[in-house]
Amino acid sequence: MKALLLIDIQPDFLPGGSLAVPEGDAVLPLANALQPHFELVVATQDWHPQNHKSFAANHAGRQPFEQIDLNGLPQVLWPVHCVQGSAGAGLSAELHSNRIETIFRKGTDPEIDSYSGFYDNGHRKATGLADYLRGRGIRQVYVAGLAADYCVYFTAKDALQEGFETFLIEDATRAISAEGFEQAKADLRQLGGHIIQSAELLGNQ
Ligand code: VGL
Ligand code: ZN
Repeated sequence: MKALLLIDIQPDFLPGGSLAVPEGDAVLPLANALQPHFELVVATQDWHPQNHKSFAANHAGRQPFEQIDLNGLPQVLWPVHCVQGSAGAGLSAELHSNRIETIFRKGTDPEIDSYSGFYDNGHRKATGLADYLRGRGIRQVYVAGLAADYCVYFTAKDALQEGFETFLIEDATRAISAEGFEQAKADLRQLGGHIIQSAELLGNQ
């Protein structure tokens, strides 16, 4: 059984959003076309309180994209994004949602960031996604969405560590940094992950 994990397809990561990923909207048609090819479709949602410490605005004198130490972990400081209940934090209205069985929200603890859909960045708390997938009989996990070099990458990495056969659907993701994504792909391959294109699932359409 295979699951499609749609990562953080939210207006704040799409063009016009506060943390817009370049060409982020390119993932939408593929995320929609891929869904019928899976037994299970799950989405994640970045869902921060206003006082989240990943926001540069919550650190006096700091600017977005600077790096700090946050409770012992390296932390990139981001523009304010995906604030719980805000329009930018919803799932994109263009994302087909009928087949999304469950949405896992992450990044709710103001003291720690959470890129992966499985764990916070310190691997201190699980979201329950791994047990949920196992409970559904899932052995293969396919990851798409935003951003390729952050939440998609860390979700794929944790999926591998949790023992799932893991596929990153390259054309169904977009990165904040191209170099960061090259590193991420090399790392995933090293760990036994597969980098594939959506055509391998969709066939010649
Ligand atoms: C993400 C940065 C901060 C992501 C979330 O979804 O990749 N990136 N929060
Ligand atoms: Zn975030």
